Amino acid sequence: MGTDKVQHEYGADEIQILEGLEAVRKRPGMYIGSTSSRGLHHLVYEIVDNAVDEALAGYCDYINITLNEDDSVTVMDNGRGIPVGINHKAGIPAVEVVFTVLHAGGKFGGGGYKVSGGLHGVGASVVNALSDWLEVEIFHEGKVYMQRYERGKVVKKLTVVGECEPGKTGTKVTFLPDETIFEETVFDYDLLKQRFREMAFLTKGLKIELSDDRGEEQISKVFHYEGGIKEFVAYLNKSKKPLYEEIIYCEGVVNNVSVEVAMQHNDSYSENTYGFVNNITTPEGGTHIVGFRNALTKTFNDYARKNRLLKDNEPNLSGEDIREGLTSIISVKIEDPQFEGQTKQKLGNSEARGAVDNVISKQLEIFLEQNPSIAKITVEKSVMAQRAREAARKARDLTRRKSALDGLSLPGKLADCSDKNPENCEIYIVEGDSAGGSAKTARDRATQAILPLRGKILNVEKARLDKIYANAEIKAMITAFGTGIHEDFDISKLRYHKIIIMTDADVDGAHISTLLLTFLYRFMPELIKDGYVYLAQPPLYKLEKNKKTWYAYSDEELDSILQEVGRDGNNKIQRYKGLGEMDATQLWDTTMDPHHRVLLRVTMNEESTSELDLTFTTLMGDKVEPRREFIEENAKYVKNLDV
Ligand code: TSJ
Repeated sequence: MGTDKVQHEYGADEIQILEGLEAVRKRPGMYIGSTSSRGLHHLVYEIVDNAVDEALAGYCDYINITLNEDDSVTVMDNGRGIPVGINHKAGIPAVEVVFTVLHAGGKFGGGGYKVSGGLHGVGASVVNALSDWLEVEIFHEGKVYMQRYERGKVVKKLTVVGECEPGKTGTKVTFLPDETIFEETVFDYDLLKQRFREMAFLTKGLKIELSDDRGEEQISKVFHYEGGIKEFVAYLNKSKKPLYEEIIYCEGVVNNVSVEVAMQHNDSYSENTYGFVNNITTPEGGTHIVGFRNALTKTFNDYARKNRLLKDNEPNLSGEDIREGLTSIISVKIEDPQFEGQTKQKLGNSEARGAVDNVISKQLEIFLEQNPSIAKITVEKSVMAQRAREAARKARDLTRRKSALDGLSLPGKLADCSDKNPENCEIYIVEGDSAGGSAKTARDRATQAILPLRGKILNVEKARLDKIYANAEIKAMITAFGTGIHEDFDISKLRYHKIIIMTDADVDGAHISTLLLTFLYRFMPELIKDGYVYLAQPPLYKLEKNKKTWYAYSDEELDSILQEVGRDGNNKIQRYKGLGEMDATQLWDTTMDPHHRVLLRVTMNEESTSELDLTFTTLMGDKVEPRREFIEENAKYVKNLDV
């Protein structure tokens, strides 16, 4: 009998476990949303969330995440260590239950709120199932325990592998995502950095360290905020001018919902409200945000009336007016969060509304009574906002009536295209009249419209609505697009399915692109969300040699072309300082011809809302090489549109 093959008899429980993890490997998308870069990063968040739970329970104040040279990642905490004793129900060590049973996270221990098990909280077993290998080490009572898995299966049983200082406790998990499952297996340090900064803000006192050991030199960053979300608000307002020094802060627990809110007004005109439920961002809002807004509106109006800042014959301040220029963080912790909406990013629990309303109403009233000068500044700003809004509404009604009379007159500067099917049509927004002229000559008249804009574009972050609507360039864009704005916005009326921003490839051009993107983001975010907005990429250099011409879109590309053709006296290199230096044919060949041009599609990273993150996808004609560095450079300058 060949006994060496039968090393292990599977019990019924184990067969179930293996079937469970096999299901995860078969349909990873069902568990982590996708197998793209996004899904890859969720693996890290999942493991870190478990360590954050230990911090929320009060047993851990340090978490280290290290990106290793072999593309694996290590997450380590100084908590109690995952229990190593046998779990009697399963008959295996508790830690093995954590890594092999679906949805086992937090089954033991109990009590308190958990950040894991939230929106993406699928449990450490899912991470294990989707890893080529995973090792867990537990530090407990002077011993180091270790267990190893490969593609979800135990390959080394839990054993003591060494000793540690008697007082040391903690958990260390290292895993390598399975490259046969993920389309992308390289972790993005900057993306992780943003998320962990956010997590550290949301868990005051917790120290999170992120290290990247993959490059020549180690990079490392520590996030540690004793002030928690108060520091978060200060951070978000750091490039703006706060209207008062103090950050308003309210906290409390009502009906088992823990509420924490921090806010401060700045001198801008836009609202920045960020909601979190169990440390997960809720870009679609939900009951906690509704509770916050209700309480804010009511409390400010009550205070203003009581203190005669609003007279009897004056109307109430609207919520929108009070929130003008307000940066706020609303963080709730709740036992069984229900997420709703299309992308499951909207909190549905009704008890959260009452809890936030209750905490804010009580504490904000007291704050305003104790800080009358802050109350006065804020109410005065709201009254100004109210007046501007009224003026803007009148201006808008006027233009609405006007356009009804003369039948949607297009802006005079627009050179429209002849094709009337929006799907075929593109509009180039071009900086300057001279470049606009070249573009008009160069274009394909059937499908390409040109709208030249003059001079500096209005920064919509720094202007009130009435001024924005009065701005000629902004009016021209709104009418050309055809969609209307705000409550009139209707994407089905969009006249061009590509809106292409074309500016010089220099700092000024970058600034103008940023201002235009800011306008689109604030006034027509759907255009960006749905992928209608693009950046054109004019070349930086023209190289001529022996009657042949090359165009280079970055220094690196020029270098590589020079390497190919040889660096000698016959090279004639021209650096384009602006679009205006190109004649119509050159502009068409390099930047506008759909078969050869490079376009960057602008999209929003909806996961990191507190730091607006526009991302780019390259679309190009078949003759051009990908230029990754260039895209990344561009991605940086638009990262913080508010700055
Ligand atoms: F994801 C994970 F499960 F693999 C994981 C868990 C990863 C990391 C880096 C840390 C952890 C983790 C789990 N850190 N700390 C804990 N704590 C517990 O599991 C624990 C310990 C003791 C008790 C107890 O009641 O005595 C309860 C729990 C939940």
